[in-house]
Amino acid sequence: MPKILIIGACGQIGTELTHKLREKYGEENVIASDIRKLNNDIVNNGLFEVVNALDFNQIEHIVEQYHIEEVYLMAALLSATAEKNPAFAWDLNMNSLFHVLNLAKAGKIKKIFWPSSIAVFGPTTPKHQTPQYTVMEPSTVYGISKQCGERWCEYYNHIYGVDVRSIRYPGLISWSTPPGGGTTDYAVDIYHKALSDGKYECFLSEETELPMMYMDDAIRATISIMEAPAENIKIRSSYNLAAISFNPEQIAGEIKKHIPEFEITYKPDFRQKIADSWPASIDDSEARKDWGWKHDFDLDNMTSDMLDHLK
Ligand code: AKB
Repeated sequence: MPKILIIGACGQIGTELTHKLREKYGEENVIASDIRKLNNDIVNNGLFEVVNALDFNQIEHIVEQYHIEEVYLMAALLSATAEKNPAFAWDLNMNSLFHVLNLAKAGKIKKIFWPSSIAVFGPTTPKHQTPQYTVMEPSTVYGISKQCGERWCEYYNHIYGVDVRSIRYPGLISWSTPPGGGTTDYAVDIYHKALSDGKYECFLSEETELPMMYMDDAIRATISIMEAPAENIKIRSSYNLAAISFNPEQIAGEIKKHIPEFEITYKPDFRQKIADSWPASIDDSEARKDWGWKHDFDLDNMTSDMLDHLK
């Protein structure tokens, strides 16, 4: 069993990833960490350490103390929050990555998972079925940091042999953990508001189509790229990953099948411009070919599952 450290374990992805890794590899092999100690089951039901992702010495200390072999670096500022605090977003998103890449380069850890995003694409990228290799001119701080991160991951792999693996997450939808400052967050909020208020005011326009994925699929993809034989991971920047694409009108239509009185209104804000710069759908055939990726959830079964859990 590998010894695993998750940095940013209390965030939207980190929480569910920690649960799944503890279930799979045993509580004694998975060390969760985050910037603060919250009173939640990630902290209370397993090994937990306070770690600032910007502090190299702290990460190195925990890696040595627990003989860590694999690091999942999930700490980051997402697109909407990053636009409000560009300098800090750049600092956190880039330097935390350098810290773990340098620990691997020094031979202190064996494998890294680092999340990239559809935000690496920009307004000049082909919008539909966006290919793995294409024009990438991101227009957000978050997207710029993820694109640079991808270049560094590939560089550390090619030049220093670091085993770093990455996927470009689409918008992620989960019933158990709230999203943290992204442009795709509406697709989670809408379910909560449909049940609590019967209506939702959306911050994106009705026709804004974006690539999305249910969290169960995202966690499965994350663990499966990490478990794949190294020779199957042919792309060391980051893999396109896709499941479903829909716009606010389509998700509202799906919710209405369960809650007929549900109403949606639209009031686009600054996040509209971010969404407009991103792809509407993604071609992920490289991930499917190289390490067998296949999604399970579409809009229909995701909506039923979300509403069943949230009720
Ligand atoms: C965001 O909206 O910022 C994230 C992402 C697509 O990476 N969910």
